[in-house]
Amino acid sequence: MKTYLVLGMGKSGQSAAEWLEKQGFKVLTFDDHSPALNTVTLNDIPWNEITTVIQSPGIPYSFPAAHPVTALARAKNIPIVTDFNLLQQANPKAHFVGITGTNGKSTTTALIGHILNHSRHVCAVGGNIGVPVLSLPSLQENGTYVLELSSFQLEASASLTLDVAAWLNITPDHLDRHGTMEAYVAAKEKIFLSARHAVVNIDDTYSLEVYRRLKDKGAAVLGVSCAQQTDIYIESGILYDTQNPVVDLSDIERLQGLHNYQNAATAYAVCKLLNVPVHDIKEAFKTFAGLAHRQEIVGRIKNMVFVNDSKATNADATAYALSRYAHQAIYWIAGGKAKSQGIQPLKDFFPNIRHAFLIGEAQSDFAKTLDGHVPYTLSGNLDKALTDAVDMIRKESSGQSAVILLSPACASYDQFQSFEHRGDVFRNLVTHLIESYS
Ligand code: UMA
Repeated sequence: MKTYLVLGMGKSGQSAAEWLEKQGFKVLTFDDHSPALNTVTLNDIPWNEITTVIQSPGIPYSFPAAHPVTALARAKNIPIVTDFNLLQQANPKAHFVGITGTNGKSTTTALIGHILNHSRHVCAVGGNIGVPVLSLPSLQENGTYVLELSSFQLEASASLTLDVAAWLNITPDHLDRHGTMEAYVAAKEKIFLSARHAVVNIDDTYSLEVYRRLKDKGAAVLGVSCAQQTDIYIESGILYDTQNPVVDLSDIERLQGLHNYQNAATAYAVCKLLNVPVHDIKEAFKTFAGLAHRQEIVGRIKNMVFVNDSKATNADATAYALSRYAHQAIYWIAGGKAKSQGIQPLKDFFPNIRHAFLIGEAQSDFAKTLDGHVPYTLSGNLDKALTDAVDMIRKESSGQSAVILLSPACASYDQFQSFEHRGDVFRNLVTHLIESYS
Protein backbone atom coordinates (compact mmCIF):
# COMPACT_ATOMS: atom_id res chain seq x y z
CA MET A 1 0.00 0.00 0.00
CA LYS A 2 1.19 3.52 -0.79
CA THR A 3 2.19 5.77 2.10
CA TYR A 4 2.06 9.54 1.61
CA LEU A 5 3.84 12.08 3.76
CA VAL A 6 1.95 15.38 3.80
CA LEU A 7 4.33 18.26 4.52
CA GLY A 8 2.59 21.33 5.98
CA MET A 9 -0.80 21.04 7.64
CA GLY A 10 -2.41 24.31 6.57
CA LYS A 11 -5.48 24.49 4.32
CA SER A 12 -4.02 22.52 1.44
CA GLY A 13 -2.16 19.95 3.58
CA GLN A 14 -5.21 19.17 5.72
CA SER A 15 -7.45 18.71 2.71
CA ALA A 16 -4.81 16.53 1.01
CA ALA A 17 -4.46 14.34 4.11
CA GLU A 18 -8.24 13.90 4.40
CA TRP A 19 -8.59 13.13 0.71
CA LEU A 20 -5.76 10.57 0.73
CA GLU A 21 -7.24 8.85 3.79
CA LYS A 22 -10.60 8.63 2.05
CA GLN A 23 -8.88 6.95 -0.90
CA GLY A 24 -7.63 4.35 1.57
CA PHE A 25 -3.95 5.32 1.57
CA LYS A 26 -1.74 5.47 4.62
CA VAL A 27 -1.03 9.11 5.47
CA LEU A 28 1.71 10.57 7.65
CA THR A 29 1.77 14.28 8.44
CA PHE A 30 4.43 16.79 9.40
CA ASP A 31 4.17 20.48 10.27
CA ASP A 32 6.78 22.65 12.01
CA HIS A 33 4.27 24.71 13.91
CA SER A 34 1.25 22.48 14.55
CA PRO A 35 2.62 19.52 16.56
CA ALA A 36 -0.94 18.45 17.42
CA LEU A 37 -1.52 17.61 13.74
CA ASN A 38 1.74 15.66 13.32
CA THR A 39 1.91 11.91 13.14
CA VAL A 40 5.70 11.90 12.79
CA THR A 41 8.59 14.04 13.99
CA LEU A 42 11.58 15.03 11.90
CA ASN A 43 13.69 12.27 13.45
CA ASP A 44 11.25 9.39 13.21
CA ILE A 45 10.02 9.61 9.61
CA PRO A 46 9.89 6.01 8.26
CA TRP A 47 11.54 6.91 4.94
CA ASN A 48 11.64 3.33 3.65
CA GLU A 49 7.87 3.23 3.80
CA ILE A 50 7.12 6.57 2.08
CA THR A 51 6.23 6.51 -1.59
CA THR A 52 5.42 10.20 -2.18
CA VAL A 53 5.73 13.53 -0.36
CA ILE A 54 2.93 16.10 -0.78
CA GLN A 55 4.50 19.53 -0.47
CA SER A 56 2.38 22.48 0.73
CA PRO A 57 2.95 25.70 -1.23
CA GLY A 58 4.11 27.79 1.73
CA ILE A 59 6.96 25.37 2.54
CA PRO A 60 10.35 26.41 1.08
CA TYR A 61 11.11 24.13 -1.86
CA SER A 62 14.61 25.23 -2.76
CA PHE A 63 15.33 28.83 -1.67
CA PRO A 64 16.69 30.12 0.68
CA ALA A 65 17.05 26.42 1.53
CA ALA A 66 14.78 23.46 0.94
CA HIS A 67 12.77 22.50 4.00
CA PRO A 68 14.66 19.69 5.83
CA VAL A 69 11.91 17.16 4.94
CA THR A 70 11.96 18.26 1.29
CA ALA A 71 15.76 17.99 1.22
CA LEU A 72 15.70 14.49 2.78
CA ALA A 73 13.01 13.28 0.36
CA ARG A 74 15.01 14.65 -2.56
CA ALA A 75 18.19 12.95 -1.35
CA LYS A 76 16.30 9.66 -1.10
CA ASN A 77 14.75 10.09 -4.59
CA ILE A 78 11.22 10.06 -3.21
CA PRO A 79 8.85 11.91 -5.56
CA ILE A 80 7.70 15.31 -4.27
CA VAL A 81 4.38 16.49 -5.73
CA THR A 82 1.50 18.81 -4.85
CA ASP A 83 -2.22 18.49 -4.31
CA PHE A 84 -2.63 19.67 -7.94
CA ASN A 85 -0.81 16.58 -9.17
CA LEU A 86 -3.07 14.33 -7.06
CA LEU A 87 -6.18 16.09 -8.40
CA GLN A 88 -5.04 15.55 -11.97
CA GLN A 89 -4.17 11.89 -11.42
CA ALA A 90 -7.57 11.28 -9.84
CA ASN A 91 -9.55 13.02 -12.61
CA PRO A 92 -7.78 12.06 -15.83
CA LYS A 93 -10.77 12.74 -18.07
CA ALA A 94 -11.56 16.25 -16.85
CA HIS A 95 -10.33 19.44 -18.52
CA PHE A 96 -7.86 21.67 -16.72
CA VAL A 97 -7.30 25.40 -16.99
CA GLY A 98 -4.47 27.08 -15.03
CA ILE A 99 -4.07 30.79 -14.42
CA THR A 100 -0.95 32.45 -13.10
CA GLY A 101 0.53 35.96 -12.83
CA THR A 102 1.64 38.34 -10.10
CA ASN A 103 -1.63 40.26 -9.95
CA GLY A 104 -5.20 39.61 -11.03
CA LYS A 105 -5.09 35.83 -11.02
CA SER A 106 -7.85 35.31 -8.45
CA THR A 107 -10.20 37.69 -10.28
CA THR A 108 -9.44 36.09 -13.65
CA THR A 109 -9.91 32.60 -12.20
CA ALA A 110 -13.26 33.60 -10.68
CA LEU A 111 -14.32 35.33 -13.90
CA ILE A 112 -13.56 32.25 -16.01
CA GLY A 113 -15.54 30.13 -13.53
CA HIS A 114 -18.42 32.62 -13.73
CA ILE A 115 -18.43 32.54 -17.55
CA LEU A 116 -18.38 28.72 -17.61
CA ASN A 117 -21.22 28.53 -15.10
CA HIS A 118 -23.21 31.07 -17.09
CA SER A 119 -22.66 28.98 -20.21
CA ARG A 120 -23.81 25.85 -18.35
CA HIS A 121 -20.41 24.17 -18.41
CA VAL A 122 -19.71 21.87 -15.46
CA CYS A 123 -16.74 23.42 -13.66
CA ALA A 124 -14.97 23.71 -10.30
CA VAL A 125 -12.85 26.68 -9.24
CA GLY A 126 -9.98 26.43 -6.75
CA GLY A 127 -6.28 26.59 -5.96
CA ASN A 128 -4.46 29.67 -4.70
CA ILE A 129 -7.79 31.53 -4.74
CA GLY A 130 -8.35 29.96 -1.32
CA VAL A 131 -10.06 26.63 -2.05
CA PRO A 132 -7.68 23.67 -1.77
CA VAL A 133 -8.01 21.67 -4.96
CA LEU A 134 -8.60 18.35 -3.21
CA SER A 135 -11.75 19.76 -1.65
CA LEU A 136 -13.22 20.20 -5.15
CA PRO A 137 -15.68 17.61 -6.52
CA SER A 138 -14.43 14.99 -8.97
CA LEU A 139 -15.22 15.77 -12.58
CA GLN A 140 -15.65 13.67 -15.69
CA GLU A 141 -14.93 14.43 -19.36
CA ASN A 142 -17.63 17.12 -19.49
CA GLY A 143 -16.11 18.98 -16.53
CA THR A 144 -13.42 21.68 -16.29
CA TYR A 145 -11.21 22.59 -13.34
CA VAL A 146 -10.33 26.28 -13.28
CA LEU A 147 -7.26 26.56 -11.08
CA GLU A 148 -5.36 29.56 -9.81
CA LEU A 149 -1.70 28.60 -9.61
CA SER A 150 0.86 30.54 -7.58
CA SER A 151 4.60 30.42 -8.20
CA PHE A 152 4.90 28.36 -4.99
CA GLN A 153 2.42 25.77 -6.26
CA LEU A 154 3.99 25.63 -9.71
CA GLU A 155 7.52 25.33 -8.34
CA ALA A 156 6.63 22.26 -6.30
CA SER A 157 4.29 20.57 -8.79
CA ALA A 158 5.39 17.80 -11.09
CA SER A 159 4.37 18.67 -14.64
CA LEU A 160 0.67 19.52 -14.99
CA THR A 161 -1.22 18.78 -18.19
CA LEU A 162 -3.36 21.83 -18.83
CA ASP A 163 -5.81 22.33 -21.69
CA VAL A 164 -5.24 26.07 -21.38
CA ALA A 165 -2.52 27.81 -19.38
CA ALA A 166 -2.95 31.56 -18.93
CA TRP A 167 -0.32 34.12 -17.89
CA LEU A 168 -1.37 37.59 -16.74
CA ASN A 169 1.73 39.58 -15.83
CA ILE A 170 4.87 39.36 -13.75
CA THR A 171 6.54 41.98 -11.59
CA PRO A 172 8.88 41.52 -8.59
CA ASP A 173 7.14 39.69 -5.72
CA HIS A 174 7.95 36.79 -3.40
CA LEU A 175 11.67 37.32 -3.99
CA ASP A 176 12.38 36.18 -0.42
CA ARG A 177 11.12 32.78 -1.53
CA HIS A 178 12.54 32.61 -5.08
CA GLY A 179 15.81 34.51 -4.64
CA THR A 180 15.90 36.24 -8.02
CA MET A 181 13.41 37.57 -10.54
CA GLU A 182 14.67 34.95 -13.01
CA ALA A 183 13.89 32.13 -10.55
CA TYR A 184 10.42 33.64 -9.93
CA VAL A 185 9.72 33.76 -13.69
CA ALA A 186 11.07 30.21 -14.12
CA ALA A 187 8.78 28.87 -11.37
CA LYS A 188 5.73 30.46 -12.99
CA GLU A 189 6.77 29.45 -16.49
CA LYS A 190 6.39 25.80 -15.47
CA ILE A 191 2.68 26.35 -16.13
CA PHE A 192 3.36 25.92 -19.86
CA LEU A 193 5.41 22.70 -19.64
CA SER A 194 2.62 20.42 -20.87
CA ALA A 195 -0.06 22.94 -21.85
CA ARG A 196 -2.05 22.41 -25.05
CA HIS A 197 -2.83 26.11 -25.44
CA ALA A 198 -1.15 29.14 -23.93
CA VAL A 199 -2.60 32.62 -23.37
CA VAL A 200 0.01 35.26 -22.54
CA ASN A 201 -0.34 38.96 -21.78
CA ILE A 202 2.59 40.78 -23.31
CA ASP A 203 2.45 44.16 -21.57
CA ASP A 204 5.49 43.81 -19.33
CA THR A 205 9.04 42.97 -20.36
CA TYR A 206 9.30 39.60 -18.63
CA SER A 207 5.92 38.46 -19.94
CA LEU A 208 6.86 39.47 -23.48
CA GLU A 209 9.98 37.31 -23.17
CA VAL A 210 7.87 34.40 -21.97
CA TYR A 211 5.56 34.88 -24.97
CA ARG A 212 8.53 34.96 -27.37
CA ARG A 213 10.05 31.81 -25.85
CA LEU A 214 6.75 29.97 -26.37
CA LYS A 215 6.47 31.25 -29.96
CA ASP A 216 10.06 30.15 -30.65
CA LYS A 217 9.16 26.65 -29.46
CA GLY A 218 6.19 26.61 -31.84
CA ALA A 219 3.65 26.46 -28.99
CA ALA A 220 -0.01 27.32 -29.65
CA VAL A 221 -0.05 30.73 -27.98
CA LEU A 222 -2.53 33.61 -28.05
CA GLY A 223 -1.16 37.06 -27.22
CA VAL A 224 -3.22 39.46 -25.09
CA SER A 225 -2.55 43.17 -24.61
CA CYS A 226 -4.01 46.38 -23.26
CA ALA A 227 -1.26 48.43 -24.94
CA GLN A 228 -0.91 47.17 -28.50
CA GLN A 229 -2.76 45.25 -31.19
CA THR A 230 -2.26 41.50 -30.97
CA ASP A 231 -4.54 38.42 -31.09
CA ILE A 232 -6.83 39.67 -28.32
CA TYR A 233 -6.46 43.29 -27.24
CA ILE A 234 -8.22 46.18 -25.59
CA GLU A 235 -8.31 49.68 -27.04
CA SER A 236 -10.34 52.50 -25.46
CA GLY A 237 -12.20 49.95 -23.34
CA ILE A 238 -13.23 47.82 -26.33
CA LEU A 239 -12.14 44.20 -26.50
CA TYR A 240 -10.99 43.14 -29.96
CA ASP A 241 -10.55 39.58 -31.20
CA THR A 242 -8.31 39.45 -34.28
CA GLN A 243 -9.15 43.10 -34.97
CA ASN A 244 -12.92 42.62 -34.65
CA PRO A 245 -14.63 44.56 -31.85
CA VAL A 246 -16.37 42.11 -29.49
CA VAL A 247 -17.55 43.99 -26.42
CA ASP A 248 -17.30 47.44 -24.86
CA LEU A 249 -16.06 46.95 -21.29
CA SER A 250 -16.11 50.62 -20.38
CA ASP A 251 -19.68 50.49 -19.08
CA ILE A 252 -19.35 47.28 -17.05
CA GLU A 253 -18.85 48.52 -13.47
CA ARG A 254 -17.02 45.47 -12.08
CA LEU A 255 -14.55 45.31 -14.95
CA GLN A 256 -13.22 48.85 -14.76
CA GLY A 257 -9.55 49.78 -14.77
CA LEU A 258 -6.65 48.60 -16.89
CA HIS A 259 -6.00 45.59 -14.65
CA ASN A 260 -9.59 44.41 -15.07
CA TYR A 261 -9.32 44.88 -18.82
CA GLN A 262 -6.33 42.55 -18.70
CA ASN A 263 -8.29 40.05 -16.60
CA ALA A 264 -11.33 40.21 -18.91
CA ALA A 265 -9.28 39.87 -22.11
CA THR A 266 -7.50 36.86 -20.63
CA ALA A 267 -10.75 35.25 -19.50
CA TYR A 268 -12.19 35.88 -22.97
CA ALA A 269 -9.18 34.19 -24.65
CA VAL A 270 -9.34 31.18 -22.31
CA CYS A 271 -13.10 30.71 -22.71
CA LYS A 272 -12.89 30.98 -26.48
CA LEU A 273 -10.29 28.21 -26.45
CA LEU A 274 -12.76 26.18 -24.37
CA ASN A 275 -15.35 26.74 -27.11
CA VAL A 276 -17.67 28.91 -25.02
CA PRO A 277 -19.92 30.91 -27.40
CA VAL A 278 -18.85 34.57 -27.60
CA HIS A 279 -22.42 35.65 -26.82
CA ASP A 280 -22.27 33.79 -23.47
CA ILE A 281 -18.93 35.38 -22.58
CA LYS A 282 -20.29 38.86 -23.23
CA GLU A 283 -23.43 38.23 -21.20
CA ALA A 284 -21.44 36.77 -18.30
CA PHE A 285 -19.14 39.80 -18.16
CA LYS A 286 -22.19 41.92 -17.30
CA THR A 287 -23.18 39.81 -14.30
CA PHE A 288 -19.73 39.24 -12.77
CA ALA A 289 -19.87 40.36 -9.13
CA GLY A 290 -16.10 40.70 -8.61
CA LEU A 291 -14.22 39.41 -5.59
CA ALA A 292 -14.00 40.60 -2.01
CA HIS A 293 -10.87 42.58 -1.05
CA ARG A 294 -10.13 43.66 -4.64
CA GLN A 295 -11.22 47.26 -5.03
CA GLU A 296 -14.41 46.19 -3.27
CA ILE A 297 -16.75 49.06 -2.42
CA VAL A 298 -17.70 48.40 1.22
CA GLY A 299 -19.73 51.50 1.97
CA ARG A 300 -20.66 55.09 1.19
CA ILE A 301 -21.39 58.07 3.43
CA LYS A 302 -22.45 61.27 1.66
CA ASN A 303 -19.53 62.21 -0.61
CA MET A 304 -17.27 59.44 0.73
CA VAL A 305 -16.80 56.00 -0.78
CA PHE A 306 -14.86 53.32 1.10
CA VAL A 307 -12.84 50.86 -0.95
CA ASN A 308 -11.35 47.64 0.42
CA ASP A 309 -8.35 46.69 -1.71
CA SER A 310 -6.66 44.65 1.02
CA LYS A 311 -5.51 42.10 -1.58
CA ALA A 312 -3.06 44.73 -2.86
CA THR A 313 -0.06 43.28 -1.04
CA ASN A 314 2.52 44.82 -3.36
CA ALA A 315 3.12 48.17 -5.04
CA ASP A 316 1.99 46.99 -8.48
CA ALA A 317 -1.41 45.95 -7.21
CA THR A 318 -1.78 49.29 -5.42
CA ALA A 319 -0.81 51.13 -8.62
CA TYR A 320 -3.97 49.80 -10.26
CA ALA A 321 -6.15 51.29 -7.52
CA LEU A 322 -4.31 54.62 -7.42
CA SER A 323 -4.72 55.02 -11.18
CA ARG A 324 -8.35 53.91 -11.18
CA TYR A 325 -9.40 56.64 -8.69
CA ALA A 326 -7.10 59.32 -10.10
CA HIS A 327 -10.02 61.67 -10.79
CA GLN A 328 -11.23 61.73 -7.20
CA ALA A 329 -9.60 62.87 -3.96
CA ILE A 330 -7.79 59.76 -2.69
CA TYR A 331 -7.30 59.34 1.05
CA TRP A 332 -4.94 56.39 1.01
CA ILE A 333 -4.48 53.90 3.85
CA ALA A 334 -1.20 52.04 3.32
CA GLY A 335 1.38 50.03 5.23
CA GLY A 336 1.84 46.70 6.91
CA LYS A 337 4.74 44.34 6.31
CA ALA A 338 6.59 45.92 3.38
CA LYS A 339 7.85 44.16 0.25
CA SER A 340 11.44 44.73 -0.89
CA GLN A 341 10.85 47.88 -2.98
CA GLY A 342 8.36 49.46 -0.58
CA ILE A 343 6.30 52.18 -2.30
CA GLN A 344 9.13 53.56 -4.45
CA PRO A 345 7.52 52.11 -7.62
CA LEU A 346 4.39 54.22 -6.90
CA LYS A 347 6.13 57.60 -7.28
CA ASP A 348 4.31 58.40 -10.53
CA PHE A 349 1.00 58.03 -8.69
CA PHE A 350 1.85 60.31 -5.77
CA PRO A 351 0.17 63.35 -7.39
CA ASN A 352 -3.12 61.37 -7.30
CA ILE A 353 -3.04 61.11 -3.49
CA ARG A 354 -4.64 63.83 -1.34
CA HIS A 355 -3.35 62.41 1.96
CA ALA A 356 -1.82 59.14 3.15
CA PHE A 357 -2.60 57.43 6.45
CA LEU A 358 0.20 55.04 7.32
CA ILE A 359 -0.05 51.90 9.41
CA GLY A 360 1.99 48.92 10.55
CA GLU A 361 5.68 48.06 10.47
CA ALA A 362 6.24 49.96 7.22
CA GLN A 363 4.87 53.29 8.36
CA SER A 364 8.14 55.16 9.02
CA ASP A 365 9.82 53.84 5.85
CA PHE A 366 6.79 54.82 3.78
CA ALA A 367 6.77 58.24 5.46
CA LYS A 368 10.37 58.78 4.30
CA THR A 369 9.41 57.95 0.71
CA LEU A 370 6.37 60.24 0.82
CA ASP A 371 8.20 63.15 2.50
CA GLY A 372 7.96 66.30 0.39
CA HIS A 373 5.62 64.62 -2.13
CA VAL A 374 2.45 63.56 -0.31
CA PRO A 375 1.14 64.81 3.07
CA TYR A 376 0.79 61.93 5.51
CA THR A 377 -0.30 60.96 8.99
CA LEU A 378 1.32 58.19 11.04
CA SER A 379 -1.90 56.49 12.12
CA GLY A 380 -0.33 53.23 13.34
CA ASN A 381 -3.31 50.97 12.90
CA LEU A 382 -6.30 50.50 10.61
CA ASP A 383 -8.96 51.68 13.05
CA LYS A 384 -7.09 54.95 13.69
CA ALA A 385 -6.31 55.43 9.98
CA LEU A 386 -9.99 55.21 9.08
CA THR A 387 -10.99 57.66 11.81
CA ASP A 388 -8.17 60.04 10.86
CA ALA A 389 -9.24 59.98 7.20
CA VAL A 390 -12.93 60.56 7.89
CA ASP A 391 -12.17 63.36 10.39
CA MET A 392 -9.97 65.08 7.84
CA ILE A 393 -12.56 64.83 5.05
CA ARG A 394 -15.28 66.19 7.33
CA LYS A 395 -13.06 69.11 8.42
CA GLU A 396 -12.20 69.92 4.83
CA SER A 397 -15.94 69.81 4.04
CA SER A 398 -15.26 70.54 0.37
CA GLY A 399 -18.08 68.25 -0.75
CA GLN A 400 -15.72 66.86 -3.42
CA SER A 401 -16.12 63.15 -3.89
CA ALA A 402 -13.56 61.36 -1.75
CA VAL A 403 -12.27 57.80 -1.88
CA ILE A 404 -11.01 56.25 1.34
CA LEU A 405 -8.84 53.57 -0.16
CA LEU A 406 -7.31 50.71 1.82
CA SER A 407 -4.70 49.50 -0.66
CA PRO A 408 -1.75 48.71 1.61
CA ALA A 409 1.04 47.73 -0.86
CA CYS A 410 2.14 45.43 1.97
CA ALA A 411 1.60 41.96 3.36
CA SER A 412 -0.68 41.89 6.38
CA TYR A 413 1.16 39.61 8.76
CA ASP A 414 2.49 42.29 11.13
CA GLN A 415 -1.02 43.14 12.39
CA PHE A 416 -3.42 40.60 10.82
CA GLN A 417 -3.65 36.89 10.08
CA SER A 418 -4.07 37.41 6.34
CA PHE A 419 -5.13 39.98 3.74
CA GLU A 420 -8.68 38.60 4.05
CA HIS A 421 -8.63 39.25 7.81
CA ARG A 422 -7.34 42.81 7.21
CA GLY A 423 -10.07 43.44 4.62
CA ASP A 424 -12.79 41.99 6.86
CA VAL A 425 -11.68 44.21 9.75
CA PHE A 426 -11.82 47.24 7.42
CA ARG A 427 -15.28 46.27 6.15
CA ASN A 428 -16.56 45.90 9.74
CA LEU A 429 -15.06 49.24 10.78
CA VAL A 430 -16.79 50.92 7.82
CA THR A 431 -20.10 49.22 8.66
CA HIS A 432 -19.91 50.51 12.25
CA LEU A 433 -19.04 53.97 10.99
CA ILE A 434 -22.07 53.98 8.68
CA GLU A 435 -24.32 52.83 11.55
CA SER A 436 -23.02 55.65 13.74
CA TYR A 437 -23.94 58.14 11.00
CA SER A 438 -27.51 56.95 10.55
N1 UMA B 1 4.75 25.37 7.60
C1 UMA B 1 5.72 24.53 8.08
N2 UMA B 1 7.02 24.84 7.83
C2 UMA B 1 7.39 25.95 7.12
C3 UMA B 1 6.37 26.80 6.62
C4 UMA B 1 5.06 26.47 6.89
O1 UMA B 1 5.44 23.51 8.71
O2 UMA B 1 8.59 26.17 6.93
C5 UMA B 1 3.35 25.02 7.87
C6 UMA B 1 2.62 26.04 8.72
O3 UMA B 1 2.81 25.77 10.08
C7 UMA B 1 1.17 25.84 8.32
C8 UMA B 1 1.27 25.30 6.92
O4 UMA B 1 2.63 24.97 6.65
O5 UMA B 1 0.49 24.90 9.12
C9 UMA B 1 0.82 26.38 5.96
O6 UMA B 1 0.86 25.88 4.68
P1 UMA B 1 0.84 26.89 3.44
O7 UMA B 1 1.66 28.09 3.77
O8 UMA B 1 1.22 26.11 2.25
O9 UMA B 1 -0.66 27.44 3.40
P2 UMA B 1 -2.07 26.76 3.18
O10 UMA B 1 -2.90 27.08 4.36
O11 UMA B 1 -1.97 25.33 2.77
O12 UMA B 1 -2.59 27.66 1.98
C10 UMA B 1 -2.05 27.43 0.67
C11 UMA B 1 -1.69 28.77 0.02
N3 UMA B 1 -0.72 29.47 0.87
C12 UMA B 1 0.48 29.85 0.41
O13 UMA B 1 0.85 29.65 -0.72
C13 UMA B 1 1.38 30.59 1.36
C14 UMA B 1 -2.94 29.64 -0.13
O14 UMA B 1 -2.58 30.81 -0.87
C15 UMA B 1 -3.98 28.86 -0.92
O15 UMA B 1 -5.16 29.63 -0.99
C16 UMA B 1 -4.27 27.52 -0.23
O16 UMA B 1 -3.04 26.77 -0.11
C17 UMA B 1 -5.25 26.65 -1.03
O17 UMA B 1 -4.69 26.20 -2.23
C18 UMA B 1 -2.54 32.03 -0.10
C19 UMA B 1 -1.32 32.86 -0.45
O18 UMA B 1 -0.93 33.71 0.34
C20 UMA B 1 -3.77 32.88 -0.44
N4 UMA B 1 -0.71 32.67 -1.63
C21 UMA B 1 0.39 33.49 -2.08
C22 UMA B 1 -0.11 34.70 -2.85
O19 UMA B 1 -1.25 34.70 -3.33
O20 UMA B 1 0.67 35.67 -2.97
C23 UMA B 1 1.27 32.66 -3.01
